[in-house]
Amino acid sequence: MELSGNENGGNTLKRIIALEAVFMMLMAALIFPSFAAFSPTDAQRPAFSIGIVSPENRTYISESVPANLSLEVQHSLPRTEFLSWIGYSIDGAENVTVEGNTTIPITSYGSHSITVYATDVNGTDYASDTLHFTLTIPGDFNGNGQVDIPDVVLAAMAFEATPSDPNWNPDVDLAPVFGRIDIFDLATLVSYYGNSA
Ligand SMILES: [Ca+2]
Repeated sequence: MELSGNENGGNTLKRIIALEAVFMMLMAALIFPSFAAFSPTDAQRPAFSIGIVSPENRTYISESVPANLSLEVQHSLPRTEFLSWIGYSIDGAENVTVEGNTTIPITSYGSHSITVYATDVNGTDYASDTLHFTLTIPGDFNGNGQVDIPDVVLAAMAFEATPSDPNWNPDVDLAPVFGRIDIFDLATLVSYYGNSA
């Protein structure tokens, strides 16, 4: 009798310990999320991304160099609270610091690359994908550095087009009246024929 009584007493003690354990787990579950909200771990922080909106991966036309292209950078978290520095590098040259969207001087015709970099307030460095673009002269519609036969073909394909047409090509709209590819654009192209960047 006493032995079974002791066993009953032991079972009761186990139940109390188990209830206390459940109580402690409930308390931890109630308390922990409020602490977690105040000190997020790295895994809980949103991922940061940085990219280039402008320039785009295409051919730009300029009558002369240096040519100023607009630089527009997009990043996923606010600069003022998160980033301590933003800069860019053209063709792998030394980084240039920027304070928001600006224009960048492109000093030579041909193919170029640009990468944007950022450093956050904790000193972590980020880089955008590298973007490629071409700078060339008016009349060089295919960006090969010369006003030649392929450019005349591209102009012919856009002949009589206006901006709403599928064959519209703004690069071919070389001469007034702007907004329509006409004989004056082709005459201007002929005057450029043979030029090289
Ligand atoms: Ca060409």
